[in-house]
Amino acid sequence: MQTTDKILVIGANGQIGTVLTQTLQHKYGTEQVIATDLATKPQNASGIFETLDVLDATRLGEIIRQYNVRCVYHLAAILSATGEQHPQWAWSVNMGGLFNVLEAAREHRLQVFFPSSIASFGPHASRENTPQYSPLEPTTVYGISKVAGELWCQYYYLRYGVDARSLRYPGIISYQSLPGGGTTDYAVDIFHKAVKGEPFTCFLRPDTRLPMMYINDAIRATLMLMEAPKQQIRIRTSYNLAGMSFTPAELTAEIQKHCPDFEVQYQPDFRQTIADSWPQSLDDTDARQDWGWQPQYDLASMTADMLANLKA
Ligand code: NAD
Ligand code: AKB
Repeated sequence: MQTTDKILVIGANGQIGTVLTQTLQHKYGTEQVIATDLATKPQNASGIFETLDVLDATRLGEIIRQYNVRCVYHLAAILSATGEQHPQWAWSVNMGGLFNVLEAAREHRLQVFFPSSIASFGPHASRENTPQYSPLEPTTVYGISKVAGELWCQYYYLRYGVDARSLRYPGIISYQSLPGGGTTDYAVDIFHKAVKGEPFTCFLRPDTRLPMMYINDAIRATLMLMEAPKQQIRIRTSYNLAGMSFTPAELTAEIQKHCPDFEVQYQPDFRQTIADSWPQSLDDTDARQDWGWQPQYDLASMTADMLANLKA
């Protein structure tokens, strides 16, 4: 990226997009970043915003030409829990959106970021320290769309030279906005209840261990990947990325160190089945070796930062 290159963020109003857009604006200049979303109003107060349905390839092309875009962060997707309630819609948004982005990238020679997920793995992958190259047999429509998306990114790289890069994000924890229909959302919602002094009802069992990551680490990893020299990107499907792993019971205990009266009840629902099909922790050796990945937040430091920011 050169400092004059324009960056397009698709799905900029979401949990990750809100923070990524601000970070890109800060790093490259507010006028360099074109934030877009289905919504008609921006989540961020400053900067350029356009309404865009990523399924509208014509409008996508117009925005790319209008702003002379060179790089796209394609974040728009239907997440795991919502996807299980509306499988065909999830497939059409997740795959249709990615195809439009990859085709635009081929035509306009754009760099692309595509977020994959721990949801790419299914019950046949080993659940602890899941290796980069594991069986990918997800049992959710969201996971199937992520595996297919990873392979299409690699295809566009091999066939057309599109510089598409991807990370398998764990569940992301942030205070800036609420998450949008995922299975790991409990780990954000729980903090909002804790700061309000209200009890929390968790939709996963207390012993459900999942890979998680604080937003600061997730954004840092994303920029590290996108800024790494091309020759360092050996994996063109998607890199395993790890931060921390914990259960609802462990997160509750950590929050109770700050809020001793905080209470949690457990009422597992359909999201338990999704969580049970995912890894408990990931092996991210390739990301560490290829472009120097190293997380900075653990359960204790993430919890302290979340509570401080939400209270503020
Ligand atoms: P989110 O649901 O919070 O935000 C998605 C945004 O996309 C929303 O603002 C929504 O309005 C927008 N959107 C939906 N359909 C659209 C369309 N047709 N055209 C344009 N915009 C549309 O999601 P998020 O948590 O910010 O996730 C961003 C990406 O990261 C997704 O691809 C998701 O699969 C991936 N990811 C997220 C997590 C996580 O824990 N947040 C973990 C792994 C992967
Ligand atoms: C979800 O739970 O669907 C997302 C994810 C881990 O991909 N947070």
